[in-house]
Amino acid sequence: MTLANFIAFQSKGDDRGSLVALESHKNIPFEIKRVYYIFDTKSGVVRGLHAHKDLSQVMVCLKGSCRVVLDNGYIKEQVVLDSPDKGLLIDSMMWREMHDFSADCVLLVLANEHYDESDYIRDYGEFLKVTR
Ligand code: T46
Repeated sequence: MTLANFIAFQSKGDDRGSLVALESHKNIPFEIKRVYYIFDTKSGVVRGLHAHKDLSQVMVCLKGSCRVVLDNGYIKEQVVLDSPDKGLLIDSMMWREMHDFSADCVLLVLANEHYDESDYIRDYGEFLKVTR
């Protein structure tokens, strides 16, 4: 079993460069309601450190790289995101942490719901209680 669910995006490359299109219910498996991006992350910073009760997201590292730790309460897995032509699908009830941001990292995130702080589980002990 693997926790890291990757989506390969088709890159429309020609001699001018590359283009990737992200579309709801096509290469993104949900209706996109929110888009945000994380950039200028300071050295040594760890982001995430939470799970969502009911939220699906796709992360795409547009530039640079970062390491993502996924944890379903039983197993942990880590992956490096370093390519704009692959997305990491993260569904509900998955603890996520983002580490080792390169100085130039731009991490794009597509979400199937609007921002809702009450959807976050930010306490790891509570996350384990809910998942086990
Ligand atoms: C996730 C990982 C990958 C908003 O106002 N609207 C938003 O849509 C988001 C995502 C955040 N915020 C505010 C809430 C905080 O005051 O922006 C601030 C930073 O958010 P947070 O500390 O939650 O950022 P990360 O990088 O720890 O986590 C974010 C997402 O919140 C989260 O859903 O899965 O990126």
